[in-house]
Amino acid sequence: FHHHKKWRQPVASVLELGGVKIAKDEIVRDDPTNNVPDSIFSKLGLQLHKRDQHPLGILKNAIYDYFDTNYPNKFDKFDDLCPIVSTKANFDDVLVPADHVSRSYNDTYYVDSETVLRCHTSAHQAELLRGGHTHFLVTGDVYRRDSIDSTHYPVFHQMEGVRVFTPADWEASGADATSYAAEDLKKCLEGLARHLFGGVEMRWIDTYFPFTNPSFELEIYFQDDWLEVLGCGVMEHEILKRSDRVDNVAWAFGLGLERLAMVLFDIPDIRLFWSSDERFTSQFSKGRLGIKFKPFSKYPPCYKDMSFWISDSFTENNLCEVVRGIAGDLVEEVKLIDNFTNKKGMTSHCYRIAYRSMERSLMDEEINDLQWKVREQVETKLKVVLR
Ligand code: FA5
Ligand code: MG
Repeated sequence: FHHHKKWRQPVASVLELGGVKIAKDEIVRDDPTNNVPDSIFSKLGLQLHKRDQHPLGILKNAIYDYFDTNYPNKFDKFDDLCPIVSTKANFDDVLVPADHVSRSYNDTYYVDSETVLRCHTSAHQAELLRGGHTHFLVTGDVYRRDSIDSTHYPVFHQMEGVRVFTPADWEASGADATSYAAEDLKKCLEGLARHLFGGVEMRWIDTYFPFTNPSFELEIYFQDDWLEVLGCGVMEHEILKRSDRVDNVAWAFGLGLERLAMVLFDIPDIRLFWSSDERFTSQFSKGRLGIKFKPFSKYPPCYKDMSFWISDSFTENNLCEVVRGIAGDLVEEVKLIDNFTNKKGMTSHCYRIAYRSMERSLMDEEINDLQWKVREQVETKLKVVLR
């Protein structure tokens, strides 16, 4: 994508991130190796997780409480590490293979060819291990090109947790090191879930991550469906070895803070975390976990369908970014509703776009105007043929 300067919204010109001053003009250039749009760029430095009155800040503090109670003075806490990291930190250091999809421009925001907006807080694992930390929590904003619906947003927040064990820990138990760590990890996270939710329906799913083995996901039952709230596992030994810890074993987890906060506070749509509407913000206060969000009003959605013949390079993430670039948080969902290939081998997609404001009723005219712009840009930027 090519983003011309004249479309940029005014943003602070100097950012202070993790103690590092960054001139925004220096990082955003009209450069083919940069695919960070204004809508994302303007979120850098907002650090919702550092606001004690915001649901994400309240949740972060509640998780801190759990670790402080169960492991007094053990876990080092970081919530101010710079989200602009090297591809080495984001991928190589956590053993993400060279051809893994997550490295693609379709999935990750690149600042330049060797620098990304971190796509997970795991980007800090290796560096902190090398720095001698053995128990730590890292909270931060993370960035991903992704689909659009009520539980996905291109900027969200994670908390990473890492705990390193020494041989004395597992030898006393009689279990092998890996089983010992896996057991301890699940106990720790189940305890955290109880601390946050009391009773809640949850289940463990076996999964795969390049940096853990075995690997698990925890899902919680929410709004009539299973919602994935975290990934975790026993750290690949290679990561420890490279940090001079051959004799150790460790576990690691990455929590999706929005997902947990949605369950905790009954927040129905992930866009609300970015709302400055007082009817949202005033419902939360520092240290209060028991609050259930009362929707102030559900305004009617408006659906627009759009069909086109795709090109070879078409991806849903690119479509979603075009739509978000135009409609911002007025877009609630982008969903593929029809897909067929004709005899000539041409493939047609039909997408349904749901427009809905969290804050007000939208006028027909406003939506038509948005949809018209979407159609125009989808055609020019994505090289598809509208039907
Ligand atoms: C990871 O990001 C791993 N780094 C987690 C991890 C850490 C595993 C350490 C093992 C050890 P994943 O891509 O599944 O995994 O994301 C973790 C969580 O982030 C998900 O479970 C989900 O809760 C949340 N999440 C992922 N994508 C989005 C999104 N677009 N919007 C909101 N939350 C998201
Ligand atoms: Mg996942």
